[in-house]
Amino acid sequence: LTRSVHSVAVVGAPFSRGQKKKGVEYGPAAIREAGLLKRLSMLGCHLKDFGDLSFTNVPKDDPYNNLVVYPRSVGIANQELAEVVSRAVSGGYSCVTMGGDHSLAIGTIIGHARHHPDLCVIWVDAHADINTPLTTVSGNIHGQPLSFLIRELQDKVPQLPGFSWIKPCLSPPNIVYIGLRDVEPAEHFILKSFDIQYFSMRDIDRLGIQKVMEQTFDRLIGKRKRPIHLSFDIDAFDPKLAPATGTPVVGGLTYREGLYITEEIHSTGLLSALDLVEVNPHLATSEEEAKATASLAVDVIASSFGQTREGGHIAYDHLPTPS
Ligand code: Z70
Ligand code: MN
Ligand code: MN
Ligand code: MN
Repeated sequence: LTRSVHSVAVVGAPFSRGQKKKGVEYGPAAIREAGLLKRLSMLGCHLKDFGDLSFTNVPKDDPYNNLVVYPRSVGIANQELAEVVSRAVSGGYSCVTMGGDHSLAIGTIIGHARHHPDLCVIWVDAHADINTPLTTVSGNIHGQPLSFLIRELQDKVPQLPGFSWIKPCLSPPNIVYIGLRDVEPAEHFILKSFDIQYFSMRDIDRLGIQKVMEQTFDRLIGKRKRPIHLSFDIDAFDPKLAPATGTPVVGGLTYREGLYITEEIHSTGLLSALDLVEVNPHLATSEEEAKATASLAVDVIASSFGQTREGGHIAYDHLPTPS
């Protein structure tokens, strides 16, 4: 039996200004209460808990173009988060960031890329989160993070106040989406014209999740091993499984598909950072819904670090002998 030890840093990012609904800032507390640290230590992970960060408050933060909300708050929080993630990854840890809304992937990916510029991204989400500040309809930056990160897109992306520190660090061939089912026309145009690979729910129906993962790894690490950044939006799951989230979309991942994704990612041995975002306990209609969503988030994270459905990976290496 072999069992690799993971050093895992845990960072809470109680951040909500990438969108307008209250409550997603309680995601980290809910995921902690669902037992994240205990589950990771049961897997033999060496843990470093960075706690829940507190971000600089920007009192006067007017919308950009009368539309894009809280740009300065999102900018500075991500700058602070990037610093922490970069420190964790440089220290040899795989970095788990609990959100918080998905705008925080700007900071986690830039922070991760400071130490691992060759990283690739697996983005598991119902949404493509690739609107630019000029294509967004909602004005929410959690629908835009990838637009700030992709080098080839920058001549279409205006600089938001608070975003001058941002250095785009991704290219289209190094990104794969899984789980898409709510993509806006401008986003679809971007995916097609920059040849960004995605597996929509329809693709998962057609290929099955096993082939989806094979093709994902062929694209991202077929030619050269590189660190994986998994950015997992809990709304990728079907709303029956993850009701406590801001933008539920019918027809999502099953529990089994979701965990198959993370088991396969763990098997590569290349997972270097993970975001688990958009758990909003306040949007549950009952305590059970809030608990189920947070517990699912813990399952996703534990599975990413070696918890398997077949058992094992736990410190059990000899049988009791009758005397
Ligand atoms: C939409 C937008 C989004 C998450 C909603 C939705 C984006 N495309 N992302 N919920 N997690 O606002 O741009
Ligand atoms: Mn998202
Ligand atoms: Mn989403
Ligand atoms: Mn392992």
